[in-house]
Amino acid sequence: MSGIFKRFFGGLTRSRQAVGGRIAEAVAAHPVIDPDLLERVEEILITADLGTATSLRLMRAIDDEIRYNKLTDPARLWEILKGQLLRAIQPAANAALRVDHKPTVVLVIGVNGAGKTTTIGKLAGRFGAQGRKVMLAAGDTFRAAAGEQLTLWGRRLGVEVVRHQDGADASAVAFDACQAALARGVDLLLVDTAGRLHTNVNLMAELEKVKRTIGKVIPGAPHEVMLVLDANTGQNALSQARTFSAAIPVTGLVLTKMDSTAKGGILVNLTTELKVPVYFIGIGEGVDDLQPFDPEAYVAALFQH
Ligand SMILES: Nc1nc2c(ncn2[C@@H]2O[C@H](COP(=O)(O)OP(=O)(O)OP(=O)(O)O)[C@@H](O)[C@H]2O)c(=O)[nH]1
Ligand SMILES: [Mg+2]
Repeated sequence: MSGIFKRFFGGLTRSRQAVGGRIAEAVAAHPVIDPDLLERVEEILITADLGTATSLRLMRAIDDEIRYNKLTDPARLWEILKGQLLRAIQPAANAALRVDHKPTVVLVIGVNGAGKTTTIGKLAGRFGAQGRKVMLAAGDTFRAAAGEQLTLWGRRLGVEVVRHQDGADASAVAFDACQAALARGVDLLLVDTAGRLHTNVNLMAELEKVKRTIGKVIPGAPHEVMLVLDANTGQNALSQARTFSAAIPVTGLVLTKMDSTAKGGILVNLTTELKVPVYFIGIGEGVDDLQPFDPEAYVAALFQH
């Protein structure tokens, strides 16, 4: 496995929870493919949070191979599973975050603790290193320490942060940040938001208002609404994604904490259900611990054994 993926899925590959490891055990116990092995594989896929539709799709592909190509050798299951999974996620994976407006405005949303602010810091580092002029907007005015956290990232990276006092109107922050970004010739404006109470209509109303305000200052913006989800939360990430995307159309996902999750299969479930790409995965807390999503490396890591 390539260097950058050493930490990716670290928890998963080490653990006996690993999809690949569990399938390997099942395969080792069955010299030929029989109904018992198939049942076991299906159970492993479903409990790996891939989603029922994707799990059934993989099982159907195996059934077809048995029926039409007389598949009997369990060792061949790997190539079928990998090939089918790659095909299932490819449509949703074929996209990258593009910075092709001036400024490109990215609204970053997600529940508290998902990793929004950290991801914004990492993105600022990444695009700054590519020579882009980046600006941050401290739109999380709800949590006292949030503005401070973003300011620290800004200082560390030499990036300007637009911030109001705690408790201020998030839309007013967004408004000022958009004007400042236009005035200063910024390439990328990253707007942080509050994450508290994802079930509360107030937060969704606030996010919509922030989005509308951005569009008033910069027509067509925000160009991206990026939903940040903690991979460790498994099925809960899926329900968060449904709640957020019902209120505000999401254009891309970031799955954080992929370095420490046993639930990495949820990425498949999310991207196939929401039909939006995964732009990045978070693999640690440092500025460089953000990787563009690589479907092939992901599938290889998931089925590693
Ligand atoms: N291991 C690991 N930790 C991460 C990753 N991304 C974020 N974290 C940590 O997760 C915690 C929460 O991250 P924040 O960026 O503050 O989350 P947030 O979504 O901004 O949360 P609120 O501001 O409360 O809404 C912090 O301790 C981060 O360092 C990641 O990819 N891997
Ligand atoms: Mg935050």
